[in-house]
Amino acid sequence: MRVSLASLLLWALASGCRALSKQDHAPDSADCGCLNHGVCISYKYFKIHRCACPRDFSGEHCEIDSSQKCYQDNGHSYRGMVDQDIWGKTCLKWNSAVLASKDYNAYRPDAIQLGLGKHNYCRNPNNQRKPWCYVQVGRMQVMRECKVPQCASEQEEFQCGHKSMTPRFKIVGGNTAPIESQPWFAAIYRRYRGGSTSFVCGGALISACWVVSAAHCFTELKKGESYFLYLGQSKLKSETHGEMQFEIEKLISHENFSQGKTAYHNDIALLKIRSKTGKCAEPSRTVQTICLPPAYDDIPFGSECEIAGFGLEMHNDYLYSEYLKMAVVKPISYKECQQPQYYGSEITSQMVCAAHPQWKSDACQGDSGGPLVCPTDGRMTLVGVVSWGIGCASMNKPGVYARVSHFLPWIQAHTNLPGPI
Ligand code: 4AZ
Repeated sequence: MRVSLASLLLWALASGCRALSKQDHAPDSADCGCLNHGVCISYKYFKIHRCACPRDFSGEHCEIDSSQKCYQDNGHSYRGMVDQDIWGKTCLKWNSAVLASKDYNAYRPDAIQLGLGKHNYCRNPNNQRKPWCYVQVGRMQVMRECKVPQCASEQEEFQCGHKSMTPRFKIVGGNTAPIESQPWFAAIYRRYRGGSTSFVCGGALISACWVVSAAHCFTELKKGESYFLYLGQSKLKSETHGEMQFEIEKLISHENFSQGKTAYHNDIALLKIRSKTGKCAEPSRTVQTICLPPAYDDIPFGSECEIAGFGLEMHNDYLYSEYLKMAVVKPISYKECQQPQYYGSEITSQMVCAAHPQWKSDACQGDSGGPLVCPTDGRMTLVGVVSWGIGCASMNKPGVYARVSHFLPWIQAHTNLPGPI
């Protein structure tokens, strides 16, 4: 614990005050509840105490530590000063009257221990995935994950949403992408009874043991067949197979998955993966997890997002792309996507549409199950799973994706991953 010269001076001054105040019982730090070597100063004639805080510390109890620029583990002990959610929205103060009826606020008896006070800094009092805060959304106060980076000492762990390489290559209309730029991408295959294999769909690694894909990819398996997948693969028919191969230990398709007239509904699936040696995925230059969005969060309409896959390069092609490709698309609002010339009422709140502004790039057949990822707070977040669309890169026919934020409680219930918040 760092204690500066200035704080020692303060301490000496405070001790001096104590001697002069001629109190029977001089207050010590416990009387004020000062933390982090804060010193309790008493003003005898006003009968008040306050904490004199060492450098870098502030707050009524010296509980705020301005030197904490990142969080460790899940950030339960984070006491830094970030006060924005991942989209940059300002947090509400924990002592705000509108939070009085919430589970976590500055009025709790254990508020000091949890880091909650007369401030709006992000905290993780309930052991969520990372520090969070309440933000005002319309008339509601909702929990949102915050813009706090994780400390670098945990580099050997997965750092969700971080690429080891960021090409700005500008599927249909996209460009080849080294796997380092999409290290969460999973290539899913079907193994037939005779031992031959074929590519099925894309997927996205959300934790060491779990991949998210589309439910419609997994409806055709026959007796004696199985699925398997590769992580870290840039080439569809890789001969070296230096990449990590995994068997599917568990396949969970959404219980309410269905096919409408043109649309798929609840088109999401979870694959629990296990290597031949019984292990889950490990982080490397070519293998990384993608961050999950907060539950029911807004989509950053208009932001530059990315799709990746081995799908068709032209709508009328018949061969999948040899190399992984990626393209930039922008999420489109529901209002726009529900217009009759787009998809009308086929679009539900469980879906999100995305397209190139000039209809030049899009997901296509074979890209299904792959990730639509958007930048938030310097990392990439899984916003959608490639699901359906009419044609590929056709005017007024955006790609349609399963809206991951709406399936977060479902993902959490089946994987026991931390969150949702
Ligand atoms: C498909 O068949 C497919 N243009 C996926 C996405 C789109 C079209 C088709 C969107 O897998």
